[in-house]
Amino acid sequence: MKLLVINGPNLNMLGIREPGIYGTESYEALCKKVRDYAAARNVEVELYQSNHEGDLVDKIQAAWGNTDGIVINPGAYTHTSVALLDAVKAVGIPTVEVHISDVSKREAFRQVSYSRAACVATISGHGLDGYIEAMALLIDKKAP
Ligand code: CA2
Repeated sequence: MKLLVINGPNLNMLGIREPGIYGTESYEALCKKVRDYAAARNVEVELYQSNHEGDLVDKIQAAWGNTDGIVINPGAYTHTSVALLDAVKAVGIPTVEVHISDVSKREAFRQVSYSRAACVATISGHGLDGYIEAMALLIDKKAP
């Protein structure tokens, strides 16, 4: 089984500021957590981060036919991007949306998610553990 974990804009800056919202762990620490969990569950994982909407669309499209599940934190594009919504719909790969913070308790504009409609689940407010929960969900769904 192969999973793709995608992070959108500014998530490469994790741990640098706003620790009260996003915690103190870095993007590299998140990558290690994801890789360690994938190894423990014996699945292949690829991590990808970009600050550019079109690059994120390209990565989702490139997953078509070779990836069993996507975990995506679209960052601020969550709240604006029909292009990401359409890309996830287009590839038809089971996708879980993750947010480190609890977006439902933040500004009104963060409570809107375009991506959610294309995702099998949304995990929000569980910190970095949300990524692991999302991977577990996809792996366990895939299991016979
Ligand atoms: O809670 C989440 O995971 C978000 O997707 C994170 C995005 C934000 O735009 C979404 O509304 C919710 C922000 C990514 C990281 O932004 C940073 C801000 C300051 C310092 C470091 C990262």
